[in-house]
Amino acid sequence: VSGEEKGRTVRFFEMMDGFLKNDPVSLQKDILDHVEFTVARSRFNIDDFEAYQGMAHSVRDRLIERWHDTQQFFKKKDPKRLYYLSLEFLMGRSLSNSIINLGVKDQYMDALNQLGFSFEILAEQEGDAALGNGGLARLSACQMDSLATMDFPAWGYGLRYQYGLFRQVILDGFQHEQPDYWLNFGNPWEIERVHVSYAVKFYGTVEEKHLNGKNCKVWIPGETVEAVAYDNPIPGYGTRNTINLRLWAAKPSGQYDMESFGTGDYINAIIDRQKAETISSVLYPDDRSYQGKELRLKQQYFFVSASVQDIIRRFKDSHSSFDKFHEKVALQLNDTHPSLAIVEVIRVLVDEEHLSWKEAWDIACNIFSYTTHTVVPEGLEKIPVDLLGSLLPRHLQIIYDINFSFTEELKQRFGLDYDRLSRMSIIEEGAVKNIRMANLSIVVCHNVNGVSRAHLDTLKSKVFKDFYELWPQKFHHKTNGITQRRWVVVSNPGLCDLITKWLGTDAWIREVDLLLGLREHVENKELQLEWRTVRRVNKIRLVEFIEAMTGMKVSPDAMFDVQIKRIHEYKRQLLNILGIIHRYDCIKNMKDSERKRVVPRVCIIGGKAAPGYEMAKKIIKLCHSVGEKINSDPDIGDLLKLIFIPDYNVSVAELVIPGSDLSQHISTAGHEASGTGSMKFLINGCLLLATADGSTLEIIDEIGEENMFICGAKIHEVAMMRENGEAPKLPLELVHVLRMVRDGYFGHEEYFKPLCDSIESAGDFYLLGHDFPSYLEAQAAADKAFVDQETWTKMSILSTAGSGKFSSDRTIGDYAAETWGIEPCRCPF
Ligand code: 73E
Repeated sequence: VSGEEKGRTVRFFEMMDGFLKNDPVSLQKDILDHVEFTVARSRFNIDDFEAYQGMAHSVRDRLIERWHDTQQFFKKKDPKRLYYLSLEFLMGRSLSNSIINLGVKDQYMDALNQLGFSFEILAEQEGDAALGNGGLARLSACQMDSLATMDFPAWGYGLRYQYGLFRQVILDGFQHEQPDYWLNFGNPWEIERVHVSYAVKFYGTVEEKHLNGKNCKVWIPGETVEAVAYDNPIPGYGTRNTINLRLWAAKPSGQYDMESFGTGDYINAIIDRQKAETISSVLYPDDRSYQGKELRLKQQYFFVSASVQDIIRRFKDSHSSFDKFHEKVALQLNDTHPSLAIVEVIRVLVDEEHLSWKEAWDIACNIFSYTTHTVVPEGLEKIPVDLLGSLLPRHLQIIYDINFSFTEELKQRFGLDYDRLSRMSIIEEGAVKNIRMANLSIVVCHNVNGVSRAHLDTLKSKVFKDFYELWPQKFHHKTNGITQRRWVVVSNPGLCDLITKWLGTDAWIREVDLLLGLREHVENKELQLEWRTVRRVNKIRLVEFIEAMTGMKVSPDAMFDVQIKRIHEYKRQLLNILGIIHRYDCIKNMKDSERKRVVPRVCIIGGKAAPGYEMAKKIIKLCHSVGEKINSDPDIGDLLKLIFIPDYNVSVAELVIPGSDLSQHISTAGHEASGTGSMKFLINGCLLLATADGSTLEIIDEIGEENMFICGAKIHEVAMMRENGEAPKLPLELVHVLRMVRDGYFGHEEYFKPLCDSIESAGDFYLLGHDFPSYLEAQAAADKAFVDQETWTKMSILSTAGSGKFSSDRTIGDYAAETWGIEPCRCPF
């Protein structure tokens, strides 16, 4: 671009700025216009929900304006772009986040006040966008926020499920799942692009044809479905850049099956066509278990095929050959769920763009990188060969071709080591043949990332040991992070203002390392007092929420001890509950004089169990049964309460985290690849009680073990205990607590038996027995620290101060520089 042209670009964008005005009067007019003409309600009679809709649409306009400017600018500059492919995005609500990132929160507050509305009440009207399960899905959402804020030319791609993660309803202490039909009342945050649509093919056969003097493979599909784009603008903070999250919805294809329409079976032909929509209808609610279901494979290919077509179309808009493709495009796979993209890129380049196999292969190897979130080989995704061969016959051929060259390479390198060959092959032989999606990804991707330092060690020494020996240079880690915009600025405005006041700047919202500056004020009594006050206000908000959700009144003077995350045996909510029973039993046996010294606790547990995960569902029921007993025991009063928060989701987390004193991250060491919940608590000044697992090890490095409560076996100790296969001897306190459960102290003894058996007679795989004593010690240490509120407050301030490393800005910066090779591309104001 010449200097003169550059100048023109800038002037062009200067002219575009300011189309929509952000003063309170203009905002009011826009809100009311939308109520009247978009929502079609009278502007003289508006309820809170309609006001929310009017406001959301006015914010949407501002997002679209910046989205346009950003996309125009990217197009003009043609930088290398990152495409982030994920089957899950857990975005939560958008209203608050958007106005904060757009920098118009104060103006909107004024505008609404004058109209007689409260922003807080309007914000509560919005439901969560829950297009994902847990950590992996929230990670993609945090990373999108960082990509936008850091001005990277990036796009996200995913699926627009009509049903998000199920709603959890608790009846008599048991979890029931209800559909989350989240689009019921419309979704102002998306823009339907009826003109951006692609045909996605399934089934059929592959024929060999001779075209232009070459032998070609031609895939004759058996079914075609249309993918329609829905764009979700993602605004950056402190920048005009607004990037895109493009989600695909399945629609019946425009190509009619003339035969069935001709034979008079009109109704059935239409019903058949309509079935296409099921592809994007529902999110699979399991994390970490693969069932080889056809619909799941269809979802994966559907979203991958549409995205690859879109990416190639955009590239071809401004390039006449594929020579520069790898200089302009980076594709990131969020786990193996989108890994068919690798095969699809090769297929399109060879079969449709007529590149040679070598050219297509080189491109694929240059553009793809893969992040794994798995810690055990059994957790890796497999697809039955028969299933893939029937749904995607051409792709199966390509996978076999890749595997052939790869196994040849292996033979060259290691000789005829058949054990090694069968372990590393992309095809798993056996009664059912499977495709190992991780092996495919490692073979092609130039970079394989783990999600914490400890996770990388596990990848090297266990999960991908063979591959690490072959290609050590491919393996890296980028420790996960969370965005301080959503997890402090949006959800904890009190703490946000306090941090800004003491740092003397709000620059930490973009440069999170500045939080370190809090360390120099940690002894300051005034800061300590203000810190406690802010935290107290958040606790009172949480008290009100708990009362609204459960009818229980709890005291804000108690220590709020929280464990919120998916329910999994390895995350050990059971250890927490057994610890609570132990505490209850101790208090029951205390003399009055001893009771005076007990630190009152409100234990809060929240999380969903996958619908088919029986043990996890039993843990939820146990939590309720124990809670019922303790909470209604007049002997206990405010000394101990156990609350289960139903339907845990992003919005609930935003409310609970700022009001917690202590949070638990107590996975059996070696089982949590990273963990990101801990980072949200940390930055909010909540102390952690944790095992030395995943990212916790790095948190210890940053804030020091003396500011946390660490317990349990270390990763190498767990490995040793399992190798030795020692029959674990259970500590007496635990045996006693289990006896209470078995004897029906909390009722339902038959139903809870498998929980007790898992520890006492089934080998205690997750080592609750081993870790119980040190867990109780850590809990006792937390009690002791809480009594001294000054010490506790200092630990809390130091937690926030040392949390900078765990911002997704750092993660994304590292990916950009070390994996994707992309540079910021900032749209001028
Ligand atoms: O440790 C977490 C990690 O913090 C890990 O368990 C989780 O990913 C988080 C983000 O890196 C995760 N999710 C899944 N696998 N690991 C998963 C697997 C299949 C479907 C959905 C999610």
